[in-house]
This record gives sequence, C-alpha cells and structure tokens, in this order.
Amino acid sequence: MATIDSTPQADGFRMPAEWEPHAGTWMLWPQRPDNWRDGAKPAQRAWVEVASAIARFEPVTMGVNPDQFENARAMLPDSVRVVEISNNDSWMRDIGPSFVVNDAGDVRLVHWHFNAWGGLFDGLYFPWDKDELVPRKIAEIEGIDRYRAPFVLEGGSFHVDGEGTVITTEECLLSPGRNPDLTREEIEAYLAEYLGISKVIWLKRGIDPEETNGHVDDVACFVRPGVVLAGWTEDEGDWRYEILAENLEILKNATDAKGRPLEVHTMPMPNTMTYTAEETSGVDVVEGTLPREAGDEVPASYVNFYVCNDAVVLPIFGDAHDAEAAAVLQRLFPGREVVTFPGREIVLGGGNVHCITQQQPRG
Ligand code: KQY
Repeated sequence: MATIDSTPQADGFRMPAEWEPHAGTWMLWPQRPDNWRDGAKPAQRAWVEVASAIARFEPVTMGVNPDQFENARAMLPDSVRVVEISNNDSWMRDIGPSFVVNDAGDVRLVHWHFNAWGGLFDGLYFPWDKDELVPRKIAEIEGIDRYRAPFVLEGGSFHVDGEGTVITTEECLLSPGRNPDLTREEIEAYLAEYLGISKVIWLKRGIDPEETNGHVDDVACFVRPGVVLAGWTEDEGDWRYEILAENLEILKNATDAKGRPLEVHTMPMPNTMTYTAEETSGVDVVEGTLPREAGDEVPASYVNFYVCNDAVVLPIFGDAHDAEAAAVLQRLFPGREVVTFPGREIVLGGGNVHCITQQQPRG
C-alpha cells in the first residue's frame, strides 16, 4: 500500500473519536515472559476474555507471533480473526496505528514512531524493532494507505474528541525519552497535522511514571464532544490525589477546539494496588526489561476502558469502587451495554484494556 507523502490535516483527514462507528478492533497476543507472569498463560486467558467480549459487538483481529499462532487460534473463539503479525509485546494501543477518516468516508492510517515508551533513555524493553513494523503490516493486511509521522507517539498518550481537540499529558509527550529535539510547540504542530486537530489540552501527569511516563488514558478521556471524564479520589492521603486534582482543575478551566467549556465528570479510582510476591515471582528477569518487585504499585484505573460499537468494556478489580465505576459509565453511555471483566491480570503487565485495543473506524 502507498505511503502518502503529505499529512492527514493537509488532505482533509481527522482521527475520529473512539465512540464513532468501528469497522473492528485490533489486538496483539501476549507472550513475553519478562512482562507476563507464568509464561503469559494467565494473560492469554484474560486476552481471550476481552477479545470474546468485544467480538459480541464488532469484528476483532488478533495479531500473533508465528510461534503462538496455533496456540492463540486454539484458545480464541472462531469469531476472532487470528493473523500473524510479529511483535515484541502486546500493547496494540501504543504500538499500532491511529486511523484517520475524511468526510467521504475514506480511511487511512498514521504510523507513529515507537520506542517502547522511552527508548534507551527509560524504555521498558529492548529491542522494539518488530513493534515498529506493526502499523505498516496492518496497512498491508487491510489495504489502507499510510502516513508516516516523523515523531514518537503512543496511542495511549492522547485522546481525541473527533471535533478538533486532543487531551494529553506534559509528563509523557515532553519526556526526554521520546522526542528530546522537539519543543512543545513543535509537538503541538505535529499533533495538529497528524490527528487533524486544532486544540491541545495539556494535563500535567498520569499515574504510572515508571511504565508509560503518565499516559492520559489512565486519568482522563472524552465521553462525547464537550464532555470529559476524569479520574478522581476524595482521599487526600492517596499518592494520586495531587495528580488528579491538578488535572481536574485544568479540565474544569479548559475550552475545546470549538470554544466550548468542558463539562467534567469524575470517575472513582480503585484503591491503590501492589504486586504480590506470588505475582512477581512468575515474571522472568531479563536485563533491559523493567523489573517487577513485590510491593510495587500496579497502575489500575477505571478510566482505561474501551468503547466499541454498542458497548463499553470496563476492567474491574474486586474493589469497593467497581459498582460505582460501572454505574458512572452506564450513565455517560446510556445507549451502550457496560461489559465488565476482571482486569487485574492485564494491569499486572503495566497497562489496561484501552492499552491492548485499537479501533479501526468504519469510515
Ligand atoms: O499502558 C500502556 N499503554 C502500555 C503499558 C506497557 C507496559 C509494558 N510493560
């Protein structure tokens, strides 16, 4: 497929919001034993549960490394398409492309540079060469033309409203491991060109400095144009309180690309969680991969849900706030089914359901 030598914005393309109609969802199968405990078997079962849930509502494609094709095919239901896509790990939100559409309904994709969340500065593993090729392979499989963006960006580090606004965090996009030679203004200009947006709302920090340098998809998202949902805790003793309060204040005072003041809703955070010794003992130690220690914080959040056609997929954690989180989403997405699933196994790997999925718009 062609690599287009201009930008989505110049060609009249924009990234649609996650709630706009999907052609399907892309995922990548987990297997690396230095991130997923017990040879990734518990994670694979969690992937089956998430993929099966989404496949009730729209087509799901699972990319797998060659040596896992037969196993994934056997574990996944027939409703999930399994294709060989070599990868270094399974975070399709970050490794995969972002799709863009125009008013005629054409779909193209943006292929960002990916460096495992910080490259040799503070990245999470080495190498990431297979991950780097994933968007190009998806373009070939789907017969979609591709823009090659000239900077490092992960899909979990931003959220768009589909109407010209993006939310992101300074902690991530200005981190030294990503685009150290770009100024904030240059990054804003690239976001505008490659997402087709005209307004950037900069939050300060996320809640996982060690993993993604503060991806926004753990702390805030749009739920419809002009309306955002922000992670929140009333507990001033919680280490996340200051971070969430700072972000909330910014959102309450922000306007979007259309000049609307944002309507801000809050989502409770699950109680803080830490890795148990049993959980970390099943993870292989490999030099160059972020080590897991018992007692380390697990970056759990209910804001990291996934919106698919007619449904919202929400991780729950056996936490006192699970029911309230589901109720918040049901109120904000009245026409969709809220589907919950046990999310702990995925957050043990450092991300969540939004981080392992990528929507392809119907266009
Ligand atoms: O949360 C994400 N978007 C990805 C996290 C990657 C963690 C790798 N161990």
